[in-house]
Amino acid sequence: MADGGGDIGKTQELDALIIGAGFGGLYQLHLLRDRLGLNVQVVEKAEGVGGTWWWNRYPGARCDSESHGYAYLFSEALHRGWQWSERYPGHAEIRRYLNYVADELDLKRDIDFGVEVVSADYQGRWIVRTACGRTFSARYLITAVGCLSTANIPDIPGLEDFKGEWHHTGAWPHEGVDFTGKRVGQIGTGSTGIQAAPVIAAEAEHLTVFQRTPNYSVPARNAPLTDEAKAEIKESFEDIRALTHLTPNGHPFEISPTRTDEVSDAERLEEYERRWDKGGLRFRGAFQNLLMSKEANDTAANFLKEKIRGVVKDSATADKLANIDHPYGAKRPPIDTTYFETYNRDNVSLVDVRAHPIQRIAETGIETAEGSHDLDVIVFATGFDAMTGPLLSLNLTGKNGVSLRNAWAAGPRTYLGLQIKDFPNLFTVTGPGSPSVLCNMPVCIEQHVEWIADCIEHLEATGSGAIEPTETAVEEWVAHVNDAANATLLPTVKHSWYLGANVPGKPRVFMPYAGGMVRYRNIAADIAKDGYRGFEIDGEAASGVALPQDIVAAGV
Ligand code: NA7
Repeated sequence: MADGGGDIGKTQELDALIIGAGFGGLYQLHLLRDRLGLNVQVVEKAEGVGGTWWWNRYPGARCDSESHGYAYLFSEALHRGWQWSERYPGHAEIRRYLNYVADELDLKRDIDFGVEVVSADYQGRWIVRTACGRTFSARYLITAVGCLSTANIPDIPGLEDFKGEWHHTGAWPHEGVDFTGKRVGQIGTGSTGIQAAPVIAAEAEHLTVFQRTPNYSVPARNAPLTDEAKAEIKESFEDIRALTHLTPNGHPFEISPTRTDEVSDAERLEEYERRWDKGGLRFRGAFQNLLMSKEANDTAANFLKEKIRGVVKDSATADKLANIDHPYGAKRPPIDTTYFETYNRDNVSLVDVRAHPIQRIAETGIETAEGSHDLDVIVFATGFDAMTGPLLSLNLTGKNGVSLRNAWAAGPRTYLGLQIKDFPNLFTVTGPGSPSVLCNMPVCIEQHVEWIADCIEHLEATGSGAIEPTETAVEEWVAHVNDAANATLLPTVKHSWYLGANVPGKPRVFMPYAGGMVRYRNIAADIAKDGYRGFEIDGEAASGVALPQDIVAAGV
């Protein structure tokens, strides 16, 4: 591991240390250094900027957000200086974009790459240690470590015996994997597996997909942006920014205000067809109540299941793929490029591991309850220890020696997803309890980073030492996060990574805030405006109830 060029054995004193150089860390550095004039350092485990996109280089890796909205929208100059090439950005283009931003804002001189944090202890200041033996002491610690950055490799017996090669999609070799002439087994049919399978199938001798939970998918309809579209995007900075601030999920498209029961069956089908043809996540904006009512959701679910049957020629395979028992959108809804069509290829087969679970991995391949599958390569598209995993891996210790792992033994507890009680001056960009993964990430990240910068500016201006939330505020926020989730169909899916269910032993708590980005932004702004209600600054609690009840009462 590189040491990032710093002094081993000497403690580096800082105003703020930021962990991570993805979308969050880069913008946070810009605001704290260039707006507030603080002495700031970023440490990043990877050897370059990119965050999750540094690691996720698997075949077909591409963002599901449309490119013109998957960008920083705080600066028109950055917007005008960059041109996306396709409707959805691929992983390499996103890294090029983040390098462009880092260079434009001259950020790299304050980022140490190849530096992995191994612990952070609060001792009046944050004392942060790294794997390469460096120590930082900072007044403020900001984690910008992403929500999906800790790979979940299932503990299947025998993996160490496997004679072929295996890779997790979230830690993909930079030189790529040559599938030519290989028999490939892919475990997982989430967003990642659905992107990867068609690309692997086109190269491999044979692809076997091991499916535990069948999944919906809508065609992405990715394509190069036309010159006309590029010109329009260039001129629409204010409109795009305004739209992403208006919609509950931060995407640059609106959710229809119409309910499924306000239109006739024929009109509803017509709308689904229109959205299917348009492609992408816009499908879930077809009707406003799709995630609120099972009956409403069934209309979309049935439409999508029929589409699967219409595409997949082998009826037994179509049955396995369409045998979906969760509501559409209640698990993260994937979008694809020829995913279901891939099962019409002669070199692709599907194994239902819910009916016949994987029992072990042998030297030669994967064994299920039904038989064995000889493989040269295994691809784990098995997701992440989402949201809490990246934070817990930092080994954070707060006041009085309390470890985050103990504090969160029963699940994450935060105020606004931004701060944790007993961990003063620690700020968690897109932490559990914030909208994060239910939204277009850069939009949530910008809001968090700006809120954090404003808060630190307030502390600096008032000569304050430390901020942390009160127990009451945390309790109220956790309750509100639960209420928001329970008003939707989201928590009805028990096998969902939103609930931590994909990682054995992880507490089952609905982690992201489902109340929508617009409501969240208003609540967070209102709390700050009210003198940081629900927080204690140097032991003094701002008065009043933590949550602005008028906003909360507006419904989810
Ligand atoms: P996901 O959405 O967590 O998908 C992981 C897939 O792997 C899913 O189909 C899982 O089935 C499957 N899985 C996980 N463990 C196993 C075991 N032990 N056996 C069989 N199958 C397993 O991760 P992705 O990387 O696809 O997507 C994550 C996010 O990245 C995505 O939502 C976007 O926001 C970007 P399960 O459904 O748990 O039965």
